[in-house]
Amino acid sequence: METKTQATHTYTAPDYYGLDELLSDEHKIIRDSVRAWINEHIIPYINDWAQNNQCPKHLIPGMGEMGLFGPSLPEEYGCPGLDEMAYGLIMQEIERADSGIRSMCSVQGSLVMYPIYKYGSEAQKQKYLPKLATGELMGCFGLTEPDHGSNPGGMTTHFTDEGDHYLLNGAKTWISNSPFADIAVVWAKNEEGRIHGLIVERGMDGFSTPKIENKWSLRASDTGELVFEDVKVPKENLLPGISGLRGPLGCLDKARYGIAWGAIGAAMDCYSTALRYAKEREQFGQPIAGFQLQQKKLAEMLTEITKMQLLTWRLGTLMNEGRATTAQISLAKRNNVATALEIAREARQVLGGMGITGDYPIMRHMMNLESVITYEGTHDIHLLITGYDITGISAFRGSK
Ligand code: TGC
Ligand code: FAD
Repeated sequence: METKTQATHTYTAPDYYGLDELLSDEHKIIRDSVRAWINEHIIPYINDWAQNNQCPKHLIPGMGEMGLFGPSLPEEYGCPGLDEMAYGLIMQEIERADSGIRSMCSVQGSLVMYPIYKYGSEAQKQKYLPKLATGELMGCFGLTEPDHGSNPGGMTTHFTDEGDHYLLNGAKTWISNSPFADIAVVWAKNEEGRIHGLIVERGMDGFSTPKIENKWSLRASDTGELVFEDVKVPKENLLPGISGLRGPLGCLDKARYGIAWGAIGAAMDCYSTALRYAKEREQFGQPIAGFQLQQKKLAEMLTEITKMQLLTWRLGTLMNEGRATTAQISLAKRNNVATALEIAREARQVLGGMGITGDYPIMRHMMNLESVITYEGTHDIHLLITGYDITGISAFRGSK
């Protein structure tokens, strides 16, 4: 579990335009303390965990102590009560280590704690949020189904009112954290076909969470299914504050915002690794950093990272003011993940053959980002969200 298989180096984050000056002292302290924690507890071991397809669940209590679960939710429920900029910076630092670890945290905070906070009853908030904040309880978010991914509104998972409880049937797939989660926030239709959120607890009869094996991506994150066979869900487990697709989609805004920041972390790590390697590696009697073709790659990576940072800083400001729109969040998620993936591909080439090994983080980031570009709305779906916003015409259903 504690094998160090990835070299650690002093890390200098790229900040070409002095964006640190736009952050408050508190933001910088939070970011730097998370960075130090990640450097100590994750970076040296992550290659080993990913190679062995092992989710580092032993880190959960420490993550809770560091405030990585639901950082921007209020202190009255045991959460750190930080602003959205701090939340973004935390996601950036976690994903600098690994997208799968960031997944574990963003699902817990944005997709489990946030809906309970936003749509839950006071009793639900008191019961679940403090324990989710410490990691004593872990959660997952069930929206995607085998036949309904980009189109969650078509879901068939459903529940009936049986008087003193609900009876839940159906299945969800591709669910981060499901194999070990204590609770699942599940989106399902009632008899009228209206979508509601239900809190399903591990141990309820008829509820199982098979693990999805054989992934080439997010190997340090557990992914699974949620299967419901006549599960009796107590009535007090229905989230009373929302119905309709607006419920799950509202949570996705929050998580997609975190991903836009997270992607910068992965991109920074790829760029920093490639820059260091290019200065050290010599061919034809000189460091490869002296060749124009390699400089072009490095200069373009830094240009793109700087653009991502500016975009996300502004989005963070809008989030803090409660003014960020779904479409603005979509644009940032789409842009930053695709850009980070492109940076990972370029950075891997700078390392030549060494780029495909686990001695360096780049190939792992690249494989991880292939999931990140698909989950929380695919690259195509986010383009259509932007298209809808600027034209007023929805193209999701094509000509059908
Ligand atoms: P549409 O008719 O556009 O909307 C239905 C209702 O929802 C409202 N709405 C939103 N509300 C809040 N926030 C948003 N972002 C919203 N977007 C839409 C909308 O106003 C409407 O409300 P109402 O009251 O009028 O009914 O819905 P549609 O069926 O046409 O679908 C639109 C589309 C395609 C954009 C949407 O379904 C979508 O985003 N699809 C992508 C699915 C997705 O992102 N799934 C993610 C699953 S979770 C996940 O991947 C976690 S990975 C976690 C990790 O490991 O990090
Ligand atoms: P599909 O919807 O079948 O799409 C396939 C292709 O068709 C894509 O390229 C897509 O862009 C394209 N396409 C679809 N519709 C359109 C259209 N209208 N116009 C143009 N192109 C279109 N889900 C959860 O609920 N909870 C989780 O915790 C979670 N974690 C995940 C973890 C991992 C590792 C992965 C890979 C996925 C996870 N997901 C989760 C599911 C994820 O959100 C879905 O994979 C994603 O929404 C896409 O759905 P799909 O895979 O069914 O692809």
